[in-house]
This record gives sequence, C-alpha cells and structure tokens, in this order.
Amino acid sequence: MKNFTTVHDIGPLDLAVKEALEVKANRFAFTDLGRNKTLLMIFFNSSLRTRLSTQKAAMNLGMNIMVLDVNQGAWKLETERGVIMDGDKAEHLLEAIPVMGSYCDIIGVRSFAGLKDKAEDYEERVINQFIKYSGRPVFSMEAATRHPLQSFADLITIEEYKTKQRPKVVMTWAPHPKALPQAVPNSFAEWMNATDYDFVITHPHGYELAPEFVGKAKVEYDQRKALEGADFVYAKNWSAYADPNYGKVLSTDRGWMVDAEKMALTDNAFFMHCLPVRRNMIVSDDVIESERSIVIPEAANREISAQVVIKRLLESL
Ligand code: AN0
Ligand code: CP
Repeated sequence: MKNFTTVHDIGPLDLAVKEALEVKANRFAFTDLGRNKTLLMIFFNSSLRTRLSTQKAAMNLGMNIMVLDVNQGAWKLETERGVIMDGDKAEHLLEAIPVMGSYCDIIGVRSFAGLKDKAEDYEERVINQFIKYSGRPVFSMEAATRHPLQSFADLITIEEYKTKQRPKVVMTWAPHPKALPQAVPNSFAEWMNATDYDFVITHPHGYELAPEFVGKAKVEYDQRKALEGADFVYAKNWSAYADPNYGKVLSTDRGWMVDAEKMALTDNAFFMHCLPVRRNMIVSDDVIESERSIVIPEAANREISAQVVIKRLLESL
C-alpha cells in the first residue's frame, strides 16, 4: 500500500479484517518491521483517540514517533500558492512538506474540512499536497472528506459484534451545536457500501451527503422507521453538504437525539459513535452507558486499524 486515504487503498475488506484480528491477537509480532523507521504525525486539528491510538500502533511496530501540532509552536502555514505572504503566515506548505518528509519515513496527516469552500474541501487539497510533495507514504488521520482509520475500526467492531451474517446498520444524523465536517459519515458510508450489510442512512431534509458517498445506501428521512429492526445504530452529526448551505448547521432539533425510546425500535441494537460525543445532544446518558453501547471497544479498535495500515505502509517501503 503506497498511501491510505480511502477504502479503495486497502484492498479486499475480508482480508483487511482478517489481518486486523490477527494483529489484535498478537500486536507485538512485528516489532522488527518498524525498527529505525520514523513516523511523523502532523495535526492541523485537535485529537485524543487518533493521536494516542496511532502512536501506540506505531510503537507496537517498533517505530520511532514524532508528533507536530501545527497550530502550537510551528510557524503558521500558508496553503495557497500565489499569495503575497505579507500577513501572519511565516512559512508556505510547499517548503514545509518536503522538509517534514526529509525527517521521516511515513507521514500521518489530520486536516479537517474548512467548511467554507466546498470545492477546496472536496479536492482534498491539503492531504494531496502531502502526497505530492513529501516523497513519503501518507495516511489520513481524518482529512477533509474522509476518516478511513475510523471507518476501518468501525468495520472491525461490527464484524466482532455482529450475530447475523448480514446485519442492518443504520447511520443516523443527530444534533450538535457547532458545524462539523462530513468526513466521518462520508467515510463510514463508503466503507459500509463496500460490505454486503443492509445499510441505511437517516437524516433531516437538507442534510443529504454527496451522492458518491451515499452510493447504494438506502436513505430514509423518517428516523423511527429507519431504526426499525436495526442491529447497529451509528450516530453522528454533520453539517450540510448541499448548496447553498454547505458547512452550515440547519437544525439542532433534539428530537433526533438517540435515546432509549429510539433504541427500543431496534432489534436490541448496539450503539456506536466515533467519539468525541456530546451527551444529551447526540445520545442520552442512559444509552451511551448501556450494555449495548460499544463506543469504548470501537475506540480501542483504532489502535488495530492504525496498526494494519502502518504495517502495510512499512511493508511497501
Ligand atoms: C470531528 C468531526 O466530526 O469530524 C472529529 C471526529 C472524529 N468532531 C469534532 O470536531 C467534535
Ligand atoms: N474518533 C476520533 O478520531 O477521535 P479524535 O478526534 O479524538 O482523534
């Protein structure tokens, strides 16, 4: 694997999940693979899980790790070419990227959507510049349109917990006070569409995702109807994608929160969320604390998805 930014980079999902379960059963089997190799993790945005799980995965593989929080202590970076740099940005990404590449063997990048310019976000300008100019394999730690390490961990978790060959997985929009990217729902949809699960997306009108991510998923605007018979409920907020409201919060309707009454419509479903989650906005306390909530094992699987991805990148160095 040369880079990892989408489901398409990982090959057949059954093999990826098999490798993940092997790694999980014996996470220190490949400590020689990363010896004297350096991972550089670059964060343009905050993180708890991605930061820790990816670092742990790289340590399991015997790597050295450097972490750069671009907005804390590094020079402010200009990302547009052609700009007269007379403002507060002291360095251009076009120098910073190859310099960073010169100090490491593999680069992980977190760079969220700006939610101002749809074309710029959906072109994945930042991570694509890392791929083009760093000279190193690059993996996404959540880019503008996708969060594939999260979706891979979600898939591993569903495979571990499912009791039916073809479970019903429902991704539901839920309210949040601030505008969030579409990366997590886009990516989850992309990975679910690559399985044979019964996959349903439910959201209020106006929150339609990009058609290339919705794919063959069923879209049901009635949340209660969508949840009927679900085996997994995957809650997530996202801001609007459709013009002219790109990046906007259209609704904070708490009627869309996942609570016990909603979960009662399902087939005793497991509750999932990528975290961080705002309690009593997205999900009620009792649901996230219930024994059907698998948010903690889901987060724990981030170490495993990252380890498979970094292992494969190391193997093709
Ligand atoms: C981010 C998002 O929704 O994309 C990161 C989730 C992993 N969430 C927040 O900013 C709250
Ligand atoms: N789920 C996830 O990526 O969490 P962080 O934003 O804390 O890394």
